[in-house]
Amino acid sequence: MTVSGDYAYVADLTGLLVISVSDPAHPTQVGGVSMPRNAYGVAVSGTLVFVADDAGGLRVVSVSDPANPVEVGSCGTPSLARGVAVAGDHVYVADRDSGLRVVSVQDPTHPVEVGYYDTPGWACDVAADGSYAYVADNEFGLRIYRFTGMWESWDQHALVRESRIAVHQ
Ligand SMILES: [Ca+2]
Repeated sequence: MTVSGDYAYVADLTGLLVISVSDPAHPTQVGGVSMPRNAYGVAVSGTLVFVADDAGGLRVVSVSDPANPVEVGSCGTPSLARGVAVAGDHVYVADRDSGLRVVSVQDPTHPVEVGYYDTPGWACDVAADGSYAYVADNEFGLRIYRFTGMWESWDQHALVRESRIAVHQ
């Protein structure tokens, strides 16, 4: 779940719910859109909402009309998308067994994976700040990665470096 402006965006397994919180005492659902699989995580940037949809991968939803959210693009992931975060044109997906996936949403209608790092455990959730991604990696704790950009050959996967690791003992 995430909040932006007057709206809360909730991933409730069946899909994405748009809830007006302009009156915090009376939250009201104003819109929603079902997702193909199980909506686990959600992130928002402007009028775009990104949904981690389990075996459905990453889904991109336009909420320019909050009453009528519309899926405008999607991108498959190798495992199960469980968490999502956005920073600029990059969306970070916590994709369980397959780790951290980096997806460019420069064209939101054609999201494309531009990098990944297979974490040692199961990536369950992710937060992002600029080029840094903070991954909750199950029993391997919090792991911090830095997206270092694309390789020269654009069709190859970009480098994602593990810059700092914090693991509980
Ligand atoms: Ca892994």
